[in-house]
This record gives sequence, C-alpha cells and structure tokens, in this order.
Amino acid sequence: MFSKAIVRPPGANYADGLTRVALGAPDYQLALRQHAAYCEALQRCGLELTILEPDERYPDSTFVEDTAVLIPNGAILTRPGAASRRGEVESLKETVARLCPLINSIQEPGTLDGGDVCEAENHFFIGLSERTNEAGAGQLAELLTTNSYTSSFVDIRGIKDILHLKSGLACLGESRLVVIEALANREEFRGYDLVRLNAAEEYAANCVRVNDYVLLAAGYPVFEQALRGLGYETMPLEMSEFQKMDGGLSCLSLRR
Ligand code: CIR
Repeated sequence: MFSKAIVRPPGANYADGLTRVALGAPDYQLALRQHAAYCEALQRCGLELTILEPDERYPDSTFVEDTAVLIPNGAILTRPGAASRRGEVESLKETVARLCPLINSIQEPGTLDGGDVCEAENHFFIGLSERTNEAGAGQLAELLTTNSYTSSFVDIRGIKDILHLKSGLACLGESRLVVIEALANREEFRGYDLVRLNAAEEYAANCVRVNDYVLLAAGYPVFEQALRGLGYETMPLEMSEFQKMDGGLSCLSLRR
C-alpha cells in the first residue's frame, strides 16, 4: 500500500527538456492540466501529496521518479544518466528525506535513472539502458542486497523504442507483470504471470498500481479492457504532453 507521493508540476520551460520522440512540442497549459489531473488521481487512490514548486533550472524535473529509488526501508538517491538532469537530485533531496530515511546514493562513475528500476514485490528489476550503466546498476544491486532484497538486470539497450525499463514493464502485484512484446520472452520474467501489450498500445505499459487502482494512459482500450478483465479498477489519464517529452505515467511521482 502507498500512502504518500512527491510530485512536481512542469515549469514554463518544460519544452526545453530532453526527448527522442518526434511528436511535436508540448502545450504547456495542457501539460499543467494533465499534471493536475494526475495529482487528483493519486489523491483519489488515498495518497497524501507533497507538491513541489516547478523548477525551471531543470526542464525535465517534473519526471521526479528518475531522481530516487524508494524501497520500504528508505530512499536511494540516483545519479541520472543525462548530465542536464543531475542537479535534480540535490533539489529533491530534502523533500525525499522528509518522506523516508536516506539510505545512500549512486556514485560516479555509476549512472542510474529511477525509471529503470521496477519493484516487483521483494525483487527489483534494474534496466541497463542509455541512462543506467553497469556501474550504477551494480551499486543499486549491492544496496538492495544489503537491505535484504534481490535484484536482476534487464538489458534494454537493444530496444530502441523505450527510454527506460519501466517504459516497457510494470508490476501489478500478485506476481503479475505488464510487458511489451520485446521483453515478453526474457528469461528474467519466467514464473510471472504476464499481461502483454499489442504493438499499437505499448506506451500504456508504463502504468502504475496504486492501492486499489491501476493508473494508465488514456486511449489504450485493449489494454484497459484486459486489466478490467483481470479484476482491476482502472483510472485512465491523459498523458499526451508527457509522452511528447518521452515521459510516462510512473515518472511523474515518487510513491511510498
Ligand atoms: C528525459 O528524457 O529524461 C525526460 N524527458 C523524460 C524522462 C521520463 N522518465 C521516465 O520515464 N522515468
């Protein structure tokens, strides 16, 4: 169960952030409205929110999930793979520390984005990506071992459609994973019950189970129906302006 989350609305220079997708420039006012609806959805799931001020020093800073990995015992601060995002960690540190004890942080030469870390009950999948390198993944794996969690690496460097592991993977609980086709046959996921997305709906893989609900991007009816068929209550959310900046639903919050 989650009870709290940290979020940060995008700043006025949000469109200056990093993106590899060619979906056009985001509409800032619409992004703010979508972010507000996202916050309301988290509150409806029962979470108490810490809403940070927008931070124009870092145009990508609305994607707070990349700056820390929250585990039941506390937080591990990351060292984002994109140099333009490194300062985001310092700007969030105090707020994270008010939420839970700081356990440690990823150190140079390691890089790690929170979007590459997928918690699946007592196990963590750590993506090796263009943002998370072996050193960063290795440091996190050691910290997890020290805290009695297991972990395994999932190399996504050959899958060009996804930026982070969680762009193509989510855990719904109950040993059930949501996966895109490119990940569905990986050895790492054997033994899990897989919900596979069709190629046209892959963006929706980045969904989040929050207590009694699954929050997912709006506009992916096959996937939403599949979730409902499995007995989940769904909350679809408009994500277009975050998708334009290569962001998914999970990366807009740090949940605990
Ligand atoms: C970036 O490229 O870093 C941001 N524009 C998007 C980050 C999205 N984060 C995530 O999916 N965890």
